[in-house]
Amino acid sequence: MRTQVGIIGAGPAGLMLARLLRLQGIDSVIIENRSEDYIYNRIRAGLMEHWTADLLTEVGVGARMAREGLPHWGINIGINGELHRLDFKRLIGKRVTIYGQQEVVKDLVERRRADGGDLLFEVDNVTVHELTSERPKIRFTHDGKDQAIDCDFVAGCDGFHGVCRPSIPDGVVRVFEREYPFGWLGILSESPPPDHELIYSYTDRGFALYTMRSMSLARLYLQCDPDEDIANWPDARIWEELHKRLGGARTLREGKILQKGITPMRSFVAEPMQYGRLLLAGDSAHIVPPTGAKGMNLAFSDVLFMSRALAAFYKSRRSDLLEGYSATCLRRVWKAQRFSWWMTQIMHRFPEETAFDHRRQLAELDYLTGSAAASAALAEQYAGLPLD
Ligand code: RFL
Ligand code: PHB
Repeated sequence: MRTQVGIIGAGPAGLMLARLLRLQGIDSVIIENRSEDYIYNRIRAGLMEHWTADLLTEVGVGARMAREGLPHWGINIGINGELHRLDFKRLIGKRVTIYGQQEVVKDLVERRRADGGDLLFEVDNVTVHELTSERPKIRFTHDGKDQAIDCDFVAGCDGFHGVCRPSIPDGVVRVFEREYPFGWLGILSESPPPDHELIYSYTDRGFALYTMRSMSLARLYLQCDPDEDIANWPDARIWEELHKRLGGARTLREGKILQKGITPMRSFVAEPMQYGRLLLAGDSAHIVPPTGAKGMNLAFSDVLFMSRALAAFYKSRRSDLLEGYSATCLRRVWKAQRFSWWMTQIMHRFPEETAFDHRRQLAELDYLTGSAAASAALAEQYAGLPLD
């Protein structure tokens, strides 16, 4: 096979990149190691920044989101049961949109099919070669046969556990990371919302988050130990703890639990995000703890920058944007890292915290919810910083 850009991974980054390139007349092939069914059922992100929802509409994949997505003009911060609403409309004039990542993925796959672009599922043994030449290659097996893609560029959109980042020779990439001493236990429940907007709830028992996928499907998270075994959390224990951490100011209605799982919390950045003709995007290059809801949004901003750089290369043989790709992305990535770390450290209880830390944290929450300037700073970053 021959293409201009070989894309590894059909997550939000890979699929959006293919669409952005198509709009610039640039050809691509996407390969994905999981099945189509698997990627439609992987429950992950649910919150899009203001510009992200606009981007979906601009590139022609926003029709279902316009019908089924939930625009939110604020969030609630709970402090030991007392709720404070941050009014985004008044503070910054921007919204966020609740629309599940797997729904975005479905819409992008449908668009890819309508575009007639190549998209191969269930590929195996993916390797990348000759990355510092002008003709890098991707090798893989599909339907039991060896295959190769000759391309001009390889887009590494294969997530945190993918093959692209580890293919960069030792010594080229520097990693910055932080692990947190807790994880999130998440459930999806057939139950109506306790509020029409999200509730980030700090309590002395630990953090809890109420979010949603629709007005009849709740998504709830509880801070738990990082190595907690889900077997220790029968449904009744999960509800009991959720009532204690979220039930103070609103009535939390129980429902059938459709899915449950535990996610570790990590901050991670690999620099630079490029090596020769391999360009990394999204979770393959960086991970944020989910508290700031930034992961999918960063995957989209990376590929937007990448598509602009590739369009400048193909249309006017300009390579400056390509050379600056990593630096352009990292400026935004680090601000999102800082915000995600900050949201994480104000909202969670830390096992090693001192009494001083605890009082300082309560004062920070009091300041955040009581000061228009502090509330606006949160809102501005939460709804998404400007792209350029
Ligand atoms: P993805 O989605 O992991 O996609 C990578 C794709 O590459 C495939 N792949 C390969 N394909 C071919 N060959 C290989 N060798 C391959 N190895 C892997 C994988 O199967 C997959 O299909 O990465 P991408 O596109 O960079 O997108 C990133 C987002 O998925 C991620 O950042 C978000 O889900 C993070 N996240 C959230 N982000 C938000 O913006 N808002 C949120 O509200 C939010 N909530 C969350 C989250 C992540 C969570 N978990 C489970 C980590 C909540 C949770 C609980
Ligand atoms: C979600 O809807 O799953 C979600 C929303 C906000 C977050 C994290 C997850 O901070």
